[in-house]
Amino acid sequence: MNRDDFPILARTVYNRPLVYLDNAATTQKPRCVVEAMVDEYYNVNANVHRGVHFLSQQATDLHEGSREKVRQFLNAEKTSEILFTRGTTESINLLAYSFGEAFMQEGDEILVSEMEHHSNIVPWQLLAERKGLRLKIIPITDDGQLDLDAFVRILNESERLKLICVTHVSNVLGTVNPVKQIISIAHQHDVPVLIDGAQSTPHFKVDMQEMDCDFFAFSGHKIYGPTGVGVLYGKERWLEKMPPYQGGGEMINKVSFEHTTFNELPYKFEAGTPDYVGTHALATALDYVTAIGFDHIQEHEQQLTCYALQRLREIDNMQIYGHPEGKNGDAVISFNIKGIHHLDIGTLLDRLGIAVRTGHHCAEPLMHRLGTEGTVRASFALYNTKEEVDALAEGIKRVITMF
Ligand code: 7TS
Repeated sequence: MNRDDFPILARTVYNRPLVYLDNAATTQKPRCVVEAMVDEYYNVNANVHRGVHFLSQQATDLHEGSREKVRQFLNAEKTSEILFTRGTTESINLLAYSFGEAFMQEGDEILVSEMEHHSNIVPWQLLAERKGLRLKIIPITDDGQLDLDAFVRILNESERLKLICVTHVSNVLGTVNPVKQIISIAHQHDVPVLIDGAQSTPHFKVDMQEMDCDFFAFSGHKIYGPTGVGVLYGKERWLEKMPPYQGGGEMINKVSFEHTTFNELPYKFEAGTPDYVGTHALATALDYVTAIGFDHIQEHEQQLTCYALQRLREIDNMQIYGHPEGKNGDAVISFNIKGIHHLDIGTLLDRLGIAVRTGHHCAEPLMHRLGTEGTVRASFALYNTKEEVDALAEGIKRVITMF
């Protein structure tokens, strides 16, 4: 890894070197990803799947080659199980609509956790309202872990549970959930599981066949890829029985005013012109992280996270959420300083060139559980350095002296 791969990291803000610690919101893009997009628009651009002409075939090969790369990245069994979407949010909305249509009846239940991002809560609430379903909640413990005893209790009590939707990694706490265990328990009760992989895919290797989840969603832009493209993985045996989410070109087999038949997987779920430039750029980003290697990425980010925790814990009145001793939290740290509003901390850090996120992080129910309106959040990527962690710690100390 070379920081020079990411031109934006060399820029200054307010005449200070940029310290970018908002990677859980979106990562910066390496040159190869941007160049893949520019190159495709300059040299290949044509609509996919439809043309007999050279450019269309070349664009189609890049697009479908990217699907194969995503399959390999996820170690999914088949490319027909890889649906391209706009991102995690659209992936979950697609699932909520289509799985809901196929498999849910009034009175059925959906289980989500207390640490979900709004995009793994609200689509289920909308579905619940549409179909008269009940949303059940897996609580978290005081140290920010999923309460697995409560999870098992809910499973034992619920007779009409149809789907479990859990994040792999919390975008607020950095908690890495024991998804394999959750999925295995759920399957003993014949309940399928969706894993929200938005915050796991950038940091460690995920494996669909090993994990055995039924559905998995992630966003390209959080893993060094472009905005506007993401993935929904689904086991073929579910996807085959699910109806299309949107109608239009590409997703049909035959159309007449009397009757329309649908295309095979995955195209049944991909109405309209896909973001074929984005999918190619996403595959380029996946190649980039794969070449660096997740062993290396994980080791580096774990070291940074441990070092950051150590530096932040030295600061007076520091309250760090989650990250109990002995648990490996991911590269996300949320905190507050007693007596100072999180927004003030973020605004003053920004003036020092340090980009952190403040607020509820689209996880208001979790904020409620933590007893706060918001937090400051620093989140790391493969290009962050110890010096940047030092800049954060020193920056916070400086902010405190201003109050
Ligand atoms: N799920 C999780 C766990 C997330 O962290 C996010 C985005 C999403 C879903 C939605 O992803 P999208 O790409 O469809 O928007 N999280 C954040 C964040 O923490 N700050 O900004 C976006």
